Amino acid sequence: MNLQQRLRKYLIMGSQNCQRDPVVILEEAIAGGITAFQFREKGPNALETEEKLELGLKLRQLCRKHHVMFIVNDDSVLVEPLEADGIHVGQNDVDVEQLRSTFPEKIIGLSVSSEAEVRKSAIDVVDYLGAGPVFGTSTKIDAKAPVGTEWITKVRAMYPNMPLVGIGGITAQNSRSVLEAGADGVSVISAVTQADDVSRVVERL
Ligand code: TZP
Ligand code: MG
Repeated sequence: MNLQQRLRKYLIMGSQNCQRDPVVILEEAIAGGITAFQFREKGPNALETEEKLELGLKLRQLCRKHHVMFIVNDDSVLVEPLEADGIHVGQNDVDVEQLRSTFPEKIIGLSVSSEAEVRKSAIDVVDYLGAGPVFGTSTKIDAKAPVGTEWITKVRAMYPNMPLVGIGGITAQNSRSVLEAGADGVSVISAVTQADDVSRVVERL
C-alpha cells in the first residue's frame, strides 16, 4: 500500500474521545477496516506523561499487529518510544522543517485550513496534508470555521500528487463527498469513537 491508500480510512483518537476503553474501540475499528491510526491524546481530560505513554504503547502494539499505520499527534517526544510511523502537526505546533531534520525518515502530516496557512508552510517537506475542518465539529474546542469540500478541491488543485485527507465533522453519510472533492481519504474522530457499532461505521466510511 502506498501512502495515499494507507490514508483512506484514518481514525484519530485519544482517551478523551472515548466513553469506552480506547483499546477496545481501536480493536473494533481495525476489524472494520481502518488503514491508519493517529494517537491524539489532547485537550480536556487527556492523559499526560506516563499514562499517555502507557496507553500509546497499547494502541501502538495493536496497530503493529494488524499492519495499521501509526501516527502520533504533535508530541515529538513520543515518536521514538512509540516507534511511530510518523507525526501529525498543526499550524501552531512544532515547525515542519525542524521536524523533518529531527525525523528524516518519518511520515510527517500537516493540517492546513486556508491559503494563507499553505503559503506560510514548508509543504515540500511534508508527506501528506490534512485539510479542514471540512464540516462543523465539536470535537476540537479551538477548531477553525468549517471550510467545506471546496477547500479539499482547492488543495487538490494546488498539489495534484500530494497525499490528502479531509478532517472535521466527517461521517459515514458525508464521507463520499470528501473523496469526490479530491481527498485520498477521510480522517474521523467522533463518528467512529462515539458510534454504537464502531466496525460498521468504519465499513461504511
Ligand atoms: N482538526 C480539525 S477538526 C478536528 C481536528 C483534530 C476534529 C475532528 O473531529 P470529528 O469528531 O471527526 O469532527
Ligand atoms: Mg495544534
